Amino acid sequence: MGLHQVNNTNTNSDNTGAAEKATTTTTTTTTGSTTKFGFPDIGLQTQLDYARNGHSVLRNFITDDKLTNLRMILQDLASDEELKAWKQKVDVVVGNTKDDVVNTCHSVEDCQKTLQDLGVTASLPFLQYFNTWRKIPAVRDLAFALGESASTLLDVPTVRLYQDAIFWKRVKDGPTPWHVDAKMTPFDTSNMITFWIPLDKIPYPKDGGTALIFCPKSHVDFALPYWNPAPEVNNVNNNNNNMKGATTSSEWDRLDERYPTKDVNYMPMNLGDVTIHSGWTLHCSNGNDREGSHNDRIALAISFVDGDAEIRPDWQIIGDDEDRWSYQDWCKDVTPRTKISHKLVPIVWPPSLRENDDDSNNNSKNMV
Ligand SMILES: O=C(O)CCC(=O)C(=O)O
Repeated sequence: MGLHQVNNTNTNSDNTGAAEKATTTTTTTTTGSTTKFGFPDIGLQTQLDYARNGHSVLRNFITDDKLTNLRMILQDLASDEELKAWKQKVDVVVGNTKDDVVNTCHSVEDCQKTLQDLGVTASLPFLQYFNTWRKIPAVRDLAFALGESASTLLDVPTVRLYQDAIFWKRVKDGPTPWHVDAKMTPFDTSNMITFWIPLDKIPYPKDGGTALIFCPKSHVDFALPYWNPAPEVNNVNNNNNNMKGATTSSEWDRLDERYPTKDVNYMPMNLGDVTIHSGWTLHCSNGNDREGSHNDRIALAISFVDGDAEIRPDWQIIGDDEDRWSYQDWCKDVTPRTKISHKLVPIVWPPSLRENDDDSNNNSKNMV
């Protein structure tokens, strides 16, 4: 997308009010294998910031010992599943009609060679691992515990867990391009939120920080996609090219002029700080230019949608299918434009509507 990457000059904007900070305490207890998170309430200032700008930060939201532990568990999982993550990258490049190309990749090296043959020579932005909550109880507990905060921020009474993803930005990985998340989902909803939880401290951008950078208010720019359907979003040609005065350049190529407000980030971030963004907020992150094998940046992003959100009938043909591996299993079981009831996309808020909250529900499909 057209906004320029900003490496050292991002505004460091922390919108959390002092009064709100004063009440920010997190309690975490562990009972057996179940981790109980007690998060602070989401204050009015944060709700306002999120609604207005499409993003905000929750400082000191999760206790850091829980995250240190989680990092170790997720790191092990990621090592075990590295080949799958590489295959997903190949799949994104070849598209969903050529599964046979992915199936010829039997090692990380095969995937790298295939990507090269397909012309992908730039550094990848990250390796991505979907839906760890289905395997790791601590992630599941965290995701379910975040349901109430998601409900407050989305301002909807019921919330569904959509997915989680580990974003592993290795040393020398490139920038994450500007994008919006909601166009990678099968849903027809404006109500989607992601909690982006770094599992490492993140320094200032000038010191190599790679937390998310946001484009304020882009989530409410209804006019941009309405008047300027992006060909790559809709998989169709933009007929405007036939109109008098129209050019082949697109509004999507000059987003930096459309959004003159400076990009916003919340770096540095401590372990326990979390950023939140709407599914329709433009965001990106810098490349990981740090040196040394211990400087990979790992973040866990947990995304929720309105509990009433329905899936679109055209989810297999329209939209960006980069996250297809995350949702295609359950989507095939769900009738579009109907209320969803599926174990892989559970209601997490309110607790009274949780259908799949314990192992006693044996009617649902297996998790993985
Ligand atoms: O971590 C990154 O660089 C990308 C993450 C992201 O785009 C997201 O969580 O929506």
